[in-house]
Amino acid sequence: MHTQEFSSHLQIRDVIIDDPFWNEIVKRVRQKVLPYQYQALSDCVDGAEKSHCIENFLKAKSVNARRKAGLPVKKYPVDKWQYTEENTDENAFLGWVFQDSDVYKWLEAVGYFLQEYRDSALESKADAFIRAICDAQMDNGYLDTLYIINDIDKAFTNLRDHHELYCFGHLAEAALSIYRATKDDRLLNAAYRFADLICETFCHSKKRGYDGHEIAEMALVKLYRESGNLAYLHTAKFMIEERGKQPYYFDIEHGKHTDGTAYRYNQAHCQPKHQKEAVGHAVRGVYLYSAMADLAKECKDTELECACKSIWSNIVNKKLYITGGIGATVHGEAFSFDYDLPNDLAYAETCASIGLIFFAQRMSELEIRANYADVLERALYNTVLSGMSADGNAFFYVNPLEVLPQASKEDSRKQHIRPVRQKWFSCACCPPNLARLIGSLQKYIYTVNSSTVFLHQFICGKADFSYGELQLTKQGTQFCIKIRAQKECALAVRIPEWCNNFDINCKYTVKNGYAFIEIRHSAEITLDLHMQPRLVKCSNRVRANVGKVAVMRGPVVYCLEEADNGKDLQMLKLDSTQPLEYRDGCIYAQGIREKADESLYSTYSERAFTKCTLKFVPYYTWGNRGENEMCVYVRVE
Ligand code: FUB
Ligand code: ZN
Repeated sequence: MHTQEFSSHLQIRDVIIDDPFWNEIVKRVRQKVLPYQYQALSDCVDGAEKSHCIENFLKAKSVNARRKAGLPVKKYPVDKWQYTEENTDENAFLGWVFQDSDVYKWLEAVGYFLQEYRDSALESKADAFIRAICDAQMDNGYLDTLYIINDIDKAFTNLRDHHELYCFGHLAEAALSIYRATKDDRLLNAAYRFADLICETFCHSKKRGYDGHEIAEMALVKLYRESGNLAYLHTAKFMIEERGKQPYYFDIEHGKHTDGTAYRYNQAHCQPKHQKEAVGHAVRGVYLYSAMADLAKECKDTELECACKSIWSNIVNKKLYITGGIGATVHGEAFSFDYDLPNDLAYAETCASIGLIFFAQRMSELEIRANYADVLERALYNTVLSGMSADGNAFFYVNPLEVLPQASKEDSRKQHIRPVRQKWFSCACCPPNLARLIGSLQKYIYTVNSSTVFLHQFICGKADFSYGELQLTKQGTQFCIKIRAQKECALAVRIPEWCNNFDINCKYTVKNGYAFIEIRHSAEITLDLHMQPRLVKCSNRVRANVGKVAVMRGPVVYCLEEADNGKDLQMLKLDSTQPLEYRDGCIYAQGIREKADESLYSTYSERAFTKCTLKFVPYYTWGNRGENEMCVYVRVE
């Protein structure tokens, strides 16, 4: 009865996080990550790769001024993905074609933190960026520094590769976040002006295009929800419907694609409503699927909803790492074939897991099924958190499940696997994406419909919803929920898939993985989610993990590091007959270490070994103690 109606997440302001685990992380992002990223985006971090972001906005401003003054404006090529100081003129655009988006993501994150409480130092940093962005916008609303600086006549001529609509999407998301925090509407007006130009150029004209990297669709839905302007919703719908139609728009732009895998990389191989499997570039994929779920909800589009369910099932049953990572191959930063989940070649981009969280959340608004929040939790506590260092000054882009530092240096197939987090990247999509995700954590904890409050994530704090309020606290694994409502309603609490032993101190019925509890105006509920360390096996269809196990406690995946267990982690075997011990945040297991065999081949005989204790640390903490070997899966006796 309660599960038929769509639900919606709460706004950031309506939720206060006060959680023993998350408080430190949120504080780290606010106090260390955001100021650090500001420095990096302003090219002030010694030894870090340059961003050039702000430099580009300033160049765009002066080009606009020259144009307005009728002065000649020099043109530069727009034929590359990346423009470096070596390959381009000093007055031309610098960085990746999507460089503008890094600043937008940072601003979006700042907006979320400012929604929680105002901070004048952060606001003045944001103000400088906002001014630079608004000054760069053209009179007709166009705003993409690559084309403004290099050659405005070529705007919107390479949608497949050049990310103009992608940058617009990030601009819109930043604008909404800043506006909600401060009521400063400069960026929001800039976003609306660009959105209006996009609606005119695409939806209302003959340009039947869509971006090679999705996100504009999601952003247009958000602008529609904020403004009520149906043109934004129609354009989002238009872009989803045009995608993959024949003749392919990208063929019109670039000439016929001859390879049979045409546009799978961009999820444009067929119309989204006919897609059943997650393919291509993983971040692009989950951003598209999120928008499809948004439209399924807004337009009650059951075709899109079915496609989303089928793609979801393909991801979580065949293409998901235990850590919530997606995208198994560096080639195209992409999904691979079913059950192809190599540990040491994994791509598992931080952004891709963030996008998976967007998709999961939207699916749980469409349908109440605990699997969505389970997967969201898996991605959050593992790949997303692993994306930043304990001091907030370094980041992973790729999140492998097995690392041998020597291989990263000497094996060109593994060059994308970094054994330590980096200060910054020329392509810095992940760090500010992580900041905006942590800054908006409040959105992922609850959803509400007219009769039920759903508790999806066990992140403590308080929440206000339209007909009541709720407080979640915890002591160890015991949670206490105090709820007060202005009417009779239900509280639906997710029973996590990792918990096969739980107690609730009141009457409940379990449906689709949620315990439904009737609330008559107020209640105090205690819930114990027993959390034993456990061994997890992977399907034997995944060749990389045959004969191995992983160790988890709750949603957290653990791993072995050389710093605790010595070199050659492949020599270790875990004894599954012995109990696992959880102590001081680590898990200890009994096992053996095989003696190294120096002869490459010899007649088979039992290997010599010594007994040892294996120490596992949370995966998200790995790589904080210098370069060392790491593995998630370990051989098992
Ligand atoms: O293309 C923009 C971003 O750069 C993608 O989302 C990431 O995967 C990286 O390629
Ligand atoms: Zn990224």
